[in-house]
Amino acid sequence: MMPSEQPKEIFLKDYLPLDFKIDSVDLTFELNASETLVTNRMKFVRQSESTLLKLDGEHLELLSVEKDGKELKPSDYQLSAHALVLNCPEESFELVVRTKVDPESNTRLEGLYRSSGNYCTQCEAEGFRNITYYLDRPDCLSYFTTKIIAYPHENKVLLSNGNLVEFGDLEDGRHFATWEDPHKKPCYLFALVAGNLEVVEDHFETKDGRRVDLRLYVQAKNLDKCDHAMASLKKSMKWDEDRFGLIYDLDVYMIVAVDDFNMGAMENKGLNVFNSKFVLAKPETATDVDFEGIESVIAHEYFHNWTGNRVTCRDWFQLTLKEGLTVFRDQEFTADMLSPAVKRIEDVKRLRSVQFPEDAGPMSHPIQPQSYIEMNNFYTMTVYEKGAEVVRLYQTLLGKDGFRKGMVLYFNRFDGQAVTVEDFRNAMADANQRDLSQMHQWYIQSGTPKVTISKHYDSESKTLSLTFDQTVNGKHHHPLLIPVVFNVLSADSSQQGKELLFSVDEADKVRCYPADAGWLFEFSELSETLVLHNIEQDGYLSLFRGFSAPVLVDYECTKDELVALACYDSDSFVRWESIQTLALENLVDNVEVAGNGLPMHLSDAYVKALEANLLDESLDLALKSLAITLPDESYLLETLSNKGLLIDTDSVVAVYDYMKKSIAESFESVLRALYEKMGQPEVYHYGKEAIASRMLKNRCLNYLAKLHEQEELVYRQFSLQSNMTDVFAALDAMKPYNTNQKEASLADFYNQWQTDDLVLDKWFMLQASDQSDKAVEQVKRLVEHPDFHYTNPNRVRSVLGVFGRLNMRGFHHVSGEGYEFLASEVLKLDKINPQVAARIVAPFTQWKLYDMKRQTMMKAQLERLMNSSQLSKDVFEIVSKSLNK
Ligand code: B3K
Ligand code: ZN
Repeated sequence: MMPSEQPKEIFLKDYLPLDFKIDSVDLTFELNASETLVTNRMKFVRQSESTLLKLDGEHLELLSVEKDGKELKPSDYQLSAHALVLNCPEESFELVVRTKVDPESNTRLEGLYRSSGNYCTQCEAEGFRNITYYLDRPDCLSYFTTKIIAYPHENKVLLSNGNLVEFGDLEDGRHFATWEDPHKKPCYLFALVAGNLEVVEDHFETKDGRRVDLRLYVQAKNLDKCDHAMASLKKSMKWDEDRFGLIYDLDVYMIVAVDDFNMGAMENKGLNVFNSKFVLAKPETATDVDFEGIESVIAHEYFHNWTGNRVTCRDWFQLTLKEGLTVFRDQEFTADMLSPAVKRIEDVKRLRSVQFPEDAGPMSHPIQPQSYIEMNNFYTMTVYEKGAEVVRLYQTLLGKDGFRKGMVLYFNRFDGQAVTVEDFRNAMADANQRDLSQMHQWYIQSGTPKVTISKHYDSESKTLSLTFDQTVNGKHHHPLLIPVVFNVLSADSSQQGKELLFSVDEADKVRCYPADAGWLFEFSELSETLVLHNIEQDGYLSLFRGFSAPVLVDYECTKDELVALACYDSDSFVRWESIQTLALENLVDNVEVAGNGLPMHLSDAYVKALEANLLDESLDLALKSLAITLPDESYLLETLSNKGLLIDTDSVVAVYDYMKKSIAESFESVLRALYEKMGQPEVYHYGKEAIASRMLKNRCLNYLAKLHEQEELVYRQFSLQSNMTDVFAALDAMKPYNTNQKEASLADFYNQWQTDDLVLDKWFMLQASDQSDKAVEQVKRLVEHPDFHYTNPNRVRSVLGVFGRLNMRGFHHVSGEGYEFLASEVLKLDKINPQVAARIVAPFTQWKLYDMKRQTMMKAQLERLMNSSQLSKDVFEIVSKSLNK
């Protein structure tokens, strides 16, 4: 059944400008755990003929409304569960609205709530309406002043956006602080934090010589875990100045770490609120992946200060304007800090494993969605990661300098405004005097485009003709502008990897020209043929170098061609891609034979490529590690489904077991030698080489762990306790074991870390992803554990999120128990935190990928959810779309 009232769908086409603007807003908070009083003084100016003012508000108790100093009677306004509506014929007027909210019982973690006894807020997308009545939309920009009043013994720290302008004590024993934000902003960027937090301080000198105070607020017990976050912030500030000329614009930048947070972090102006997972780290407690995550999320939120805050979105349909662009910026930052090649491959892996399936499923939407029921459901991989790929297309087409020129014009034109994706595109186009109107299609087309390529070599004329065709979901649509970066390599074994010379016709030079990583072909029609002239042989095609566009590629090439590219291509992406394709072909073959009960095999071509990459001494260690890693399970599922095959998860699990074990057996001595060579560094160091070496070492360990005679190695690495990266890798490698020593290791780990929530999440995660025959029983035990709390999103994601996404054997158990369990958990969670529940339900959206037996059971659980009473609109939207209702 539906939520208590029919949820409303909001459409982009219905956008209307504001009838009223709010010039300034003056907020006073009198903090109290269950009864916080909010006084909101707003100065309005009417901007249209319409006199009806509709202020958004939810979960509020209205105490009073005053207009121009006069208290209004209930008959002067209309009040509903979502709005306060008043007639305002005046040109300009002041409203004072008083409301009461209950932070303590706010488990939705939206608006004002408490986490570990501290007050904090989350307003994006529409959380501000849970604090007070307001025009809660991103194009309503105003100047904010915030006064916070509270008892000092429990709220030593009182923070809000901007600069601290006044503070002091009140006669009643409370104290106060007043903050003034000199920049106009939409209310989704509002923040308030109060509590007994400790601060770590540092500063940054901007390139125009100003001092910015940097402050990190954490709980006292976490003071020793802040160095990396602070260093990341300083690196981000410097990078944005160097790369884009963007300088920070306030005197203070504050970050607060909270334990209960619905997502990663939030870019509130001058006062970021972070999930503590993306702030706190020290080598004993955090893995390399955690350290990298912190560096990139700190950068991401910092970069939002310009892309998002100074120039914001006109409406939520423009979300990718700030998110796609800011993800692109953080990707470029990480590439510069660590390794561009490794970062690119990791991003492509994520895009394919998570975004491609999303775009092929029932929640598929363009990067600019056309409608939504619950906006929070549209903070998706599509809007973020595909959005970032689309921004990258501009840079690929215009070059780094051209892209930067476009950014400069974008800020010159739109600083302080709320704009659209078209405004961004026009800035890019105008700054480079180029017509980019065709790029519009990337914003409105959902689904992953497929490019089919064929080639023909004519030895008489020495021409190589390449034919390109583009479709989405098997159909021709309006053509997308797809940059194809490519090269042609020699097919002679004596000239491995050599790039062949060729030329293009004069007329073709506008659509095909030399670029950084080879040639760039601007593929802009549904079907096109490109002829390369004066080319000596029918070479090997190195296509979509650097993953130059977010597409699926269909190009029939021989195993020899793939092996050669996997061993010699100078483009690290294509080299990795080719070995992945060999692995994928091998996996697909095995899934087919496993389903028929026939013996599996490790293909000769894949073995050859693996061997060459394992033995190549000149290959970067992280790239070597990526080369020998099998494609993610979800990418295999995606591939099987594109071939029209329904998935029997038991075969998939069996195939991965077989492949890992066979690789370990075939390369045991090489893997062991590499493992030893990577050594055990004495002191943990965060840096490109050190990370790469741990990554390769632990990849080798993971394979070796499959061999009984190497088990000791795993236990030894665990017992060394050198750093969390290695400890976690050892525990992860032990997962398939059924030994007392594994149980003892997990118990030791728990005892050592039971008071550290972030480490404890890892302990939960390891067990929730353990694909044993008892996987469902195990996860049921985990939610009963005294340290499991439904109110803490990190814990919920560590158990329920991991189980649904990563435990194929448990979630897809043929008894259906896994489905039944997760659906029941979603129902429980939906009452507590709908945003998190809507994320946990996501694995069910993929039901059509699986075999009929599983499809039927998954669908039955979706129906069960749909029929349950009082579903939140968050979960309702996902479930109803999955059932196509
Ligand atoms: N802008 C926030 C995300 C808000 C999510 C609201 N459900 C974090 C980020 O993308 O930087
Ligand atoms: Zn963001």
